[in-house]
Order: sequence, then C-alpha cells, then structure tokens
Amino acid sequence: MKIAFLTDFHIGFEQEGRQGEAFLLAKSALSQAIKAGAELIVFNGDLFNRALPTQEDFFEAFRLFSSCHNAPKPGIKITFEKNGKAREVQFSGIPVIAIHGTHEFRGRDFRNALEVMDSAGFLVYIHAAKAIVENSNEKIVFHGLGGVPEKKARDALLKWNPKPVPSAKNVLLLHQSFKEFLPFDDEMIASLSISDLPDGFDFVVNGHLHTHAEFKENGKILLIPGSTIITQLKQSEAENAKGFYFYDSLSEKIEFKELEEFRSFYYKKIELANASVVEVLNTAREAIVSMLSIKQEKKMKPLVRIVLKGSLAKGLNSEDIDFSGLIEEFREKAVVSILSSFSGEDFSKKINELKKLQREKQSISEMGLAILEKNLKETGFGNAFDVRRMLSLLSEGNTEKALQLLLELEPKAQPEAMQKAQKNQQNAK
Ligand SMILES: [Mn+2]
Repeated sequence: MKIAFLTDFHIGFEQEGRQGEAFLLAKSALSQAIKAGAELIVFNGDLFNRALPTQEDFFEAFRLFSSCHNAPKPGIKITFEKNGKAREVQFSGIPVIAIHGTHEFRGRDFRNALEVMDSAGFLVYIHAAKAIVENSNEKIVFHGLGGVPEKKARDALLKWNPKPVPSAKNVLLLHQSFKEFLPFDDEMIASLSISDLPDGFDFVVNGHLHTHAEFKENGKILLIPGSTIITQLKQSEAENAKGFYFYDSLSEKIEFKELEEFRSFYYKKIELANASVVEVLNTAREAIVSMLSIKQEKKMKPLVRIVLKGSLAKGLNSEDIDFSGLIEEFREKAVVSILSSFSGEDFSKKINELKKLQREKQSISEMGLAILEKNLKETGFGNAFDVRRMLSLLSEGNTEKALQLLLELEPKAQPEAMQKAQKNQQNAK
C-alpha cells in the first residue's frame, strides 16, 4: 500500500498579503501525493486554522478533498474501531484518515470541524480510535489520538493505552508537542517525551510541530512531516524544507518528499547600535535587496522576515520608525514583514507581546483556564467538576448544561416533552 502522510494545512490562515495561500499549498501538496500514487492519505491535524471554521474555510476544505473524493477508488477496505465496537467505513475515491489538531480541539460537548467533514464522507475521523486498512495481501492499523491540551497529553495517551494489532503493521498518529523539541521544560507546552511512546508500533507520525524532523531511538521512530504553510516566521522554518512522508508498506520504504510548490522564506536578524531612523531603514532595505537578489524560481512571491535588534539613538522609539513605505516598495516582489525589538523598550515590547497573544486566541483561552484552575485550587472546590469542560460550555453560552454539570445531572436521554420544551425555549431566544 502506498500512503502519504500530510499535516497542518491551516486552511483559513490569514496574514497581510497571503490570502488563499494555505489552500493553494495544501492543494498542491495533495495533488503531488496523489500523482506519486498514494492510495491513502493520512492527515495529522490542524486542517483548519480555527476551531470554528467559516463557511469560506469549509468551502476550501471540501474543494481540497474533492480531488481525493473524485479519484478512482483503490482496492482497500477500512474498518473503524472504537471502544471495542467495529464498523466498515463507506468512502469514495482515495480515502483520507485524519485526527484533529489543537486548532480544531473543542470540548467533549461540541462537534469539531473534522467530525463535520467525516459525516459528509470526505474523511475518516479517528480519535482514541483505530482505522484498520486492508487490501488483498496487507493489513495496516492506524491508531489515532487527536490533539489534546498539552498538560493532559501524557495522561491521555497512557489512559487510552493503544496496543499494536498482531500480524499487522501499526502506525500511531498524534498531534502534540514533545519535550525533546523544546528549549525548556514546561508542562503547559509539553508533557510528552519520546520515551512515553508505546512499544511495538512500526512508527509514529506527529502533527503540530511545523518544522519537519525525524527521530529514531531505541527502536522507536517518530516522524514529523511539518506544516505545508509557514505560520510563525521563525528562523527554523526558513532553514527547513516543506514536504510530506510517502510510505510504501510493501518495501517498507519511508521517504520525505519536498513540496514542488511552496513559498520561499528568507529570515535575517540584524543587530544595530544607537541607530537613527535613516540608518534603520537603509539597513533593512539593503538586507531585503540582497535576499531578493537570489533567483526566484517559485510562482509564489517569497516571504521576507527582518528582525531588528540592538539599540536606537537616544530619544528614539520603535514607534518613530515607519516601515510601511519599505513594505510597499517591495510589495510586487515579496511579502515583507519587519519586527523591531530594540533593547530598552520594555513597554512597546510588552504591547507587542500582548498583540501576539491576541492573535493566538488559543493561548488566551489557555491562559484563562490556567488562572481559573489556579484560583479554584485555593477554594474548597477541589476536583468537583471538569474545569475545561465548564469553561467551554460557558464560553459557548450553554449555561443550562453548565448548571446541570454543576448539579452533577448529566444530560442523558431526556424525555421527549422536555426536549420539545427546550427547543421552544431556544427558538424563542
Ligand atoms: Mn499546526
């Protein structure tokens, strides 16, 4: 069986000058995988950039997977298995097996975006579940666990405790951070280590980390395909090729294929001392010109990121420097972004950090949750209720269910009359 492992398309990603990029790159990567002969696509989460995709995002996602959906169907059979119950999956064309990412994560009371795609028959969504894929001479079992809050990742994996199926190939799919890839230890950012990976799997594929990497130790193989799109403008992404894994299970060959279509990314950090406005602008312009002097072979304009460090002349602040003219000057040739982080500017730095946090709404809800958990610890509540679930119910305005949860009355099978009454009430709102 020929299988392509792709991840982190981030449909709906928005940044000045980069409209539609996530879709174009994902489409190109997917068609490259299909052209290479993939009979099955495996997707490791963060299909969407937001937990509640817009209709435009869904439109793009359905269009994207229609190339698989409408392709000739390979001779394979898929069985979905969760909690000991199994059923055969009906699918069209080249099937897509997927787990959700951190961007699609929603509390247990809500449907996530991949479940929507699954119910439309465009992918096979697995979470703490298995997809058993068989053809006439092979059996490959995919064990999938979607992205969970990092703090809970290790416990979630231990609790689920996936076991390789004998006389089959077994692949574990995750969407988490790993301690090994972090510069410091912080359970809010990663609780999983490579040593926590269960034994007996042929290999593990992980989404979430946007930079392609692979890790082999003590018989454990961890493959990180990386995102198709650059979202963070970090140096590591400038040095790293974008691509996907292509696996031929018969020859057991795993190969990283670089994307044919991608956005080139140039990153430069510049250190200045007591610089004037003119000096800053000229230095930045020179850097951009020299980066763009490299012959551009891609259809897409390159990304250019300039990070300015050091110090400004006395009395000067970052706010006094207007880069918009410079960005405009190169608009036809590149998508330029400039970050000035000069020393002695604590205040503006803090504002920038807050802006960044605002952009990453996910982080804010995580921060809110951490504060709530901390405050509750100091009260007599103990572990009376699931804090995360409560917060997500309240943030969605589902106060009735939140109250029920508090009263420990799980909303199970409700009498029809009560459901009707609730429906009427909702309609009245
Ligand atoms: Mn991601």
